[in-house]
Amino acid sequence: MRVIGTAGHVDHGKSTLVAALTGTHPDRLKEEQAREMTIELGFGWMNLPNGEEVGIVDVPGHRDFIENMLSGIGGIDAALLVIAADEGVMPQTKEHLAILDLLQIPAGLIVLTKIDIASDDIPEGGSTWLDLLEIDIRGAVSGTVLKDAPIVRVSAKTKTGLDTLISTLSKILEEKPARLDLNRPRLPIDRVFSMSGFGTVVTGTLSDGHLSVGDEVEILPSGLTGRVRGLQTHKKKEEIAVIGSRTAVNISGVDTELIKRGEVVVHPNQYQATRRIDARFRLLKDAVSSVKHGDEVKFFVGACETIATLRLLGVEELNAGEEAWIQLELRDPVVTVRGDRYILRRPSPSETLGGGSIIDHQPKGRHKRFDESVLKSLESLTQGTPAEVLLEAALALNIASIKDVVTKSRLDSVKAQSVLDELIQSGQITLLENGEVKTTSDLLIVILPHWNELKSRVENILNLHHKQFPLRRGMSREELKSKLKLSPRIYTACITQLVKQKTLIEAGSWVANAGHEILFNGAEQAQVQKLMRKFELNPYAAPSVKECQSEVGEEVVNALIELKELITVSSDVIFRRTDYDEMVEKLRTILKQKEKITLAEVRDLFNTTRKYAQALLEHLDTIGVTARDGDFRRLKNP
Ligand SMILES: Nc1nc2c(ncn2[C@@H]2O[C@H](COP(=O)(O)OP(=O)(O)OP(=O)(O)O)[C@@H](O)[C@H]2O)c(=O)[nH]1
Ligand SMILES: [Mg+2]
Repeated sequence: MRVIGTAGHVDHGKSTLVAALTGTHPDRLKEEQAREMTIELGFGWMNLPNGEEVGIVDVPGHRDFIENMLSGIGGIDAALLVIAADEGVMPQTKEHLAILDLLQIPAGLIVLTKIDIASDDIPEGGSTWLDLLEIDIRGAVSGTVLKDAPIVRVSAKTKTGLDTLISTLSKILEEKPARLDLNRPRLPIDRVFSMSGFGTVVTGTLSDGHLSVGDEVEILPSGLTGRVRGLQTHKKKEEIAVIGSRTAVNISGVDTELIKRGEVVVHPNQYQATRRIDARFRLLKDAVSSVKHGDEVKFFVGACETIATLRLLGVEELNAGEEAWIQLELRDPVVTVRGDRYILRRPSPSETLGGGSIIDHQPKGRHKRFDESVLKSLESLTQGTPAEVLLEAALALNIASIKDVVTKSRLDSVKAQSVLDELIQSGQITLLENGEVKTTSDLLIVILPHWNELKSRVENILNLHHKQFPLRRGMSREELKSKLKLSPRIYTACITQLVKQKTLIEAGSWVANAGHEILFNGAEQAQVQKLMRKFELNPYAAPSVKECQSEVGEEVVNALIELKELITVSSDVIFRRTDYDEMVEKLRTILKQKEKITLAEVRDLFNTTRKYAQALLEHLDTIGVTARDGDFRRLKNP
């Protein structure tokens, strides 16, 4: 699931555009409607032509509400930078653009809106006003994340250009790979409220994993715990909220008043709040003044904000456009991890200073400011911790041998060995084959997100099959293999692992989802009962396989055989299991007493015909119960 966000100067038409795209105006507050101005974040969603649903976060453009904008813009997949054609690039167009750039928003689209009121004079050299505006916009976005973003001309009022906007947006989103589910969900809370009959509800953009109804959750940094009572995405109830979706979580066991915007909902014991952070920082080139060691700043990450003291490492002062390593001492604990992007603002006069990425969310302590070794270790941390480097290699290779992953990571083998052990221990890497875990080993491994993806692919294929053939025990291994398009070795390793983890069950040449059972519908049950009565009347001269098939159909007969209700002893002769067991038992007892028996005696013993007696005995010879001795049968292992 994807989420996009608006950005742009006040009154440039962001909310009107969202209303035109979604059918609902995002400004909910009375004050917003009265002032025709967005103050708080607004939310909506729309369907793309390919059927995908996309969530939308609408932000305020007014400079007084930049901090509200920051609380919603963090988790988005793409930005719509909205610029009104009657005004062009304005101060908050630039400030929002700078923020999108500092946050490294992965994709974007520039919407030149209100074209219905743009001047149609041709001021210079044959170019229209809109052409000139576009040249100006290209200048403004050059060198930022939006440098190659397409510009689409629209009017939210007349709806001109909206189709092009939607198709351009679809294309941009399709080109971006989906986010990987790391099984470590984080929901930065951007709204908290109470709903009568439900209790506490929090909303946010879900990252790093998924949440399920019934999950135990922790709210950090407060540490309160509760349970997910319900989930909604785009006002629809869901059992699972997926990564990247706008999610509303109904939490039981926690008072609404005790939760604050900016806190995060996580699974217990997966994240820790921190009050000290190491980061790379870039001061914006338009910053009004330099920053100094010890400056008090406002720190924004996810949906949270707090006050921080800035410690400049390696430099005394930082001038506009410069970068440095910094350490931030935070007034309140926040939940953030390495790689998160953050923003710093000056409290007063209020101004966006810059930002960057978090390099270490749990530094060992307060760093000496001018220590070469500290700066060096921060530098090498930007390349990633050994665990990250190894995970990245595994991510790129998908299912691969330990040896290949280690080679790709370029880690030395001692370091690789210890992180590999840790990653397998913590479940981030799954070992697919048995053997000794060594950096030179040929055993196959897979990283958790890829493994989860494969698991759900297998489950989906089998579920479809179970739905289509409810009377079959499962799908043949060969069919599943060809559907998954995996090499024989990888296929076998994966299936064996899934059986070990009890996701799948395997019987003979069949594989099925754990929990799948053969169930007859009402009509089939009635047919089966009728057939069973026929067996009851003539247990030892029962209906033939063909007769059974014409009575209840081949699928049902096969299901009864799968369920071991019926046992086939030849291509034609079939018995109820109970009768079969009884016959075998009786024969064993007799053979133990008198050692040998003829076909005719067996026929008479069960008051049946030669055909049945012969089929039974030949079957028992084959499975090694009896052995032939001239005209007699004896027990094979008396
Ligand atoms: N003619 C015309 N007017 C528009 C268009 N889009 C928006 N407007 C008008 O512009 C004004 C501001 O629109 P909003 O959508 O509230 O602007 P905004 O960017 O959301 O403003 P903030 O959220 O306060 O930053 C409103 O009066 C809209 O009716 C358009 O395409 N054409
Ligand atoms: Mg608005």
